[in-house]
Amino acid sequence: MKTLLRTMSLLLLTLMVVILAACGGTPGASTPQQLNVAFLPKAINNPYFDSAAAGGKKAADELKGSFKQVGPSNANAAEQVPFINTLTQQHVSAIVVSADDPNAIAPSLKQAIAQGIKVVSYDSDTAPDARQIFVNQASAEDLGRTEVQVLAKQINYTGDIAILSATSTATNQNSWIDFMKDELSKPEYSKMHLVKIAYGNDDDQTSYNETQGLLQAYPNLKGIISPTTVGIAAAARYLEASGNAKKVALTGLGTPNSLKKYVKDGTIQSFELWDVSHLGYLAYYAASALVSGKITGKQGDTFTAGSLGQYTVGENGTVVLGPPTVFNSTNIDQFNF
Ligand code: RAM
Repeated sequence: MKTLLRTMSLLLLTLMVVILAACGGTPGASTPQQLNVAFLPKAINNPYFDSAAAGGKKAADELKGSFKQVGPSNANAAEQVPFINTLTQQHVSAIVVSADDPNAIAPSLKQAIAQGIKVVSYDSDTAPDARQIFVNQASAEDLGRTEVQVLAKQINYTGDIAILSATSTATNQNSWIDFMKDELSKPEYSKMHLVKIAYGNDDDQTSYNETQGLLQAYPNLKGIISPTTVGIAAAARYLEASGNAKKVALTGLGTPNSLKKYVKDGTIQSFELWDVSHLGYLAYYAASALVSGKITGKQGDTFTAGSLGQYTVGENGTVVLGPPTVFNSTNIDQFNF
């Protein structure tokens, strides 16, 4: 009887080993993980995020990882949530996300983290406890203040101004706008009045219509700041079509390719942006460093981001890409994105 029992348990053990081997390993054992990173932008079909994806793809090739980009066609946090849930079910190694709303997507990102998935936000941050690292394009304070300074010079520090933003819940937009308001509260801007913040939702037609609405409601409007690549291009098009180019100053954040025409004809004197492909490249490298366990995202962690060199994680898990570039008629032809 004893021998029979021993033989049966031996058989059972052998069977378990065979089944586990077929499933790909012993549970809990550390097998080298395939680097499998998914980018989830605010919305797809936005050339800005396509440039970031090109950078992410380049990093993936260098690191021999895989890259994919998924996302909603409208910049909408509720529509981002099912994508996060699907990526969690697929058990990708990292999700790199630009938040349409810092809090609405936090619960699903936390679920992803609980499953061992690394989360990096880029471009527009989530709630900090729903990601390990935020890859910020530039200092929010610098961006907010310089946008106001640039516009002020063009309108001689006088007149009504408006902001044409993206969505009202976007973390990046709102942090820049807070610094714009703070800058405007300084005495040198006492003759400049922020009359309205309009939201074009990173949608071309909505941004165009909102610009039209601003001009109709405030016929004396002297300037517009549009810190969104979709918004500034639509606003420039409207100013030109309505005969308001050069009468209403326009600045903000845009891509050189979409604004070249308007810089050359004087509708826009200057605007800012960062190298968007570098943003995606850095975000992929940050995700990879988290996945491999090289860093955890705590302040002081350092990692190398390929050809961009070494980066250090700062306060609140933030990594800053670097200062933005200012584009004007003297340099715009040197850029192609
Ligand atoms: C739009 C998006 C993005 C922002 C850029 C400047 O494409 O709103 O979040 O960073 O503009």
